[in-house]
Amino acid sequence: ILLENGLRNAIQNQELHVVYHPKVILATREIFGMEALLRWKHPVLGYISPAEFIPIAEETGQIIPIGEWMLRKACEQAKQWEDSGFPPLYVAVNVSVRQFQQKDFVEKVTNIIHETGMNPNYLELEITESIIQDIDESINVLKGLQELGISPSIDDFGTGYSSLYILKELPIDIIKIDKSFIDYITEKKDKQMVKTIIELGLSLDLRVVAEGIETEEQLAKLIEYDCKFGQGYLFAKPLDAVQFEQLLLSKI
Ligand code: G
Ligand code: G
Ligand code: MN
Ligand code: NA
Repeated sequence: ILLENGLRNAIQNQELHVVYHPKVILATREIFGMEALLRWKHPVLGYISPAEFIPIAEETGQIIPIGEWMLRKACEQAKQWEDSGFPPLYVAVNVSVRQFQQKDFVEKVTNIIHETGMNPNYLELEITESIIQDIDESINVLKGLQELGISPSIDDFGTGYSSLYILKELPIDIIKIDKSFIDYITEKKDKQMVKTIIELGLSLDLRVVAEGIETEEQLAKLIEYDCKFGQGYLFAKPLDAVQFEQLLLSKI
């Protein structure tokens, strides 16, 4: 209840902000984009993890205004970076079930793109496998996003109950291999699964992104298996906009 009430005012009270987790080309470690992540600093409780407050916001419906705020922020920031002369960066934003199921979701996304002026060809929307309840409706929404130029991405790929079915049915452009597979990539079973997911993704012309890369050993394996893209603490932690800019500038 405390968090629920707190969330109600979090936007107005400017307690929410966005951090950016760099995504890199694995072979060169060049930054090509980032995942925007929500952060909430409660005035009394301090930082509360989205893992904790997003489920609450989902239940109460507060995720709708929060998710819109988040998407607008990320698009505004992307536009600002583009205007200041940075090379184009891919921006990924997480979309929750409740947002995705709104009747006017595509329309809302369209409006945000127009209002912010962000190039939709550089926008990725990450959804999880659990988002899919009505498959036909989901296909329509994803097609609508693709028609705008947006790339839909399956987050935490491989952790749902019907990963292959989803891959077969849904129009998506990207899969993100869940961190839990990368954690154990040196073990026999996980190694085979990661190799197979990468091959499958590539054979379907999808971009394959590995999540949660923390060690050089994991990186070497992923490169060996032909995975092109990734993110993880090995390269950087999530950064605020200023830090992210500094990181970009330090590499030019
Ligand atoms: O950033 P962190 O590791 O604390 O994220 C925890 C979880 O919260 C992750 O599953 C992440 O996808 C999710 N998350 C972070 N930001 C957002 C957001 O803006 N919207 C949604 N729906 N989920 C988010
Ligand atoms: O569920 P989702 O994949 O959106 O979760 C994203 C979260 O995973 C982000 O909060 C991000 O900080 C976290 N994450 C990404 N890479 C790593 C990593 O290498 N190690 C750890 N511990 N967390 C990571
Ligand atoms: Mn994500
Ligand atoms: Na993810």
